[in-house]
Amino acid sequence: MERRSDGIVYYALVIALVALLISIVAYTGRARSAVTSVPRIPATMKLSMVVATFSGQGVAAHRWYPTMLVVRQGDTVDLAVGNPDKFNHEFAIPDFNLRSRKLTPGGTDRLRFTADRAGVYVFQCVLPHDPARGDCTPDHELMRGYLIVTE
Ligand SMILES: [Cu+2]
Repeated sequence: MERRSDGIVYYALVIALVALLISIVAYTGRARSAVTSVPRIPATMKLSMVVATFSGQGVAAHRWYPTMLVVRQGDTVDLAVGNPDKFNHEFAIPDFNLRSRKLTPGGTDRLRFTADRAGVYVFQCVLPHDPARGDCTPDHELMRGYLIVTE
């Protein structure tokens, strides 16, 4: 009786060790294939950017939406920019020498570029507030966000 239960324990131990060995071999193989994997093929990221107005407490805040774009280095960015606001705005990413046309209410533009450098880059409205011309809004300086290019 005693010897028989010892045998079961022994076989359970052997099975556990075999399972552990299989796991180690499988994991090692997986790690090796990750190291030798081919470089990622750059993607074309179709994204959109709009002027958004958030209002409440008698105040309206104008922002580029989304406030953050994340792409990987080498990707091509195909960015549609739209202005559903009732004032003019102009979108720019100065570090990439990108600038939309002046976006009148309902206006759109399309910017296409390659995110060839990793880093954090500001995008902003470059049309200073000028009520006489219907350009931007008093919170012009806050119309900014960040393009994040990861390695
Ligand atoms: Cu603006």
